[in-house]
Amino acid sequence: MIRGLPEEEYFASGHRACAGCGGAIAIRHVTKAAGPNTIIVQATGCMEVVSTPYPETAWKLPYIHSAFDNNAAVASGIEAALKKAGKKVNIIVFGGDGATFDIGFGALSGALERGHNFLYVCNDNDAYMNTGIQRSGATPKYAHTTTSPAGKVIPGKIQFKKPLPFIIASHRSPYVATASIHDINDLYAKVRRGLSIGGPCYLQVYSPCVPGWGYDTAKTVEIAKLAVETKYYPLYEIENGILRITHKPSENKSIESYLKMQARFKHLSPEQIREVQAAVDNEWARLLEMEEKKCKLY
Ligand SMILES: Cc1ncc(C[n+]2csc(CCOP(=O)(O)OP(=O)(O)O)c2C)c(N)n1
Ligand code: SF4
Ligand SMILES: [Mg+2]
Repeated sequence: MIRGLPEEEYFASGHRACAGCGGAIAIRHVTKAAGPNTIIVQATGCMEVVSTPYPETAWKLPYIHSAFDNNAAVASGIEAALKKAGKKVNIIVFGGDGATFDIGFGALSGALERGHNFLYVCNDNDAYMNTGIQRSGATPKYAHTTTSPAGKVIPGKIQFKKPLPFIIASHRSPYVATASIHDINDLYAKVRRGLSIGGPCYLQVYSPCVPGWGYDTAKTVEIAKLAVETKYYPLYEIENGILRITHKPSENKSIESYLKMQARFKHLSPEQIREVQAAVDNEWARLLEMEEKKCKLY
């Protein structure tokens, strides 16, 4: 159930995202949570390409398109100028996982260290989708992409996903969180928290991609939910260095149900599925321990 969302839309319908695009659902609700007093900075990627084909735009907010490499630097400049002018405006920086985990990471790291006041939202769809599904630092182990093709040479991507939320929290970011497009109330609350706390905050939203993951258009929300319920994509927030898990699934759902829904994992052997399950269980146990012991990330 979605409770009490504003009716106002800031990301208009009619953009050119694929039917069932998780990223479009994320942006629609992040901007609803932010409201009209907001400036958007966005790197290149699917969500920029589908929303700004000249001379059209889907954005009903002030918007600047930046390059991958300077997304957070552009936001830093805007924030510094507004501060000098004595204006209080929300700054939301959108980037895909390729823009955030890889190409724009240097600029993001610098902005975090300088302590600019913005909310960086990463639309995490596990690969460089706009250019044809290439692997990124966010792509999970064993996922088939065009640059980690599952076959005789490799079984899909051979490395694990980069633990970016923890890397960002270690920069002394006051608020870091993960969210998923299936739980809009939680996403909404995390955007509000990230905008209110002050300083460079980070929200990573799991946003399924229909052609990139290989599933039926109607299944986007179901897949996002299953990612969380199987603990494949844990939802948590790290406030001032202390982690809190924001959703603890009541059932122990096996990872197989999630993997089997997507073409990118269809080549996995029973042994590889067991290995993924073990990695998921280990990570969950690690998060529970961190939460219980109130471990400080900085
Ligand atoms: C510096 C730079 N390198 C490469 C590109 C080409 N390019 C455009 S969109 C894109 C994919 C973006 O992937 P991601 O950030 O994950 O966003 P997605 O499309 O998956 O939402 C790439 C590689 C570019 N525009 N600029
Ligand atoms: S390719 Fe994926 S991320 Fe891009 S618009 Fe389509 S569903 Fe969305
Ligand atoms: Mg991507």
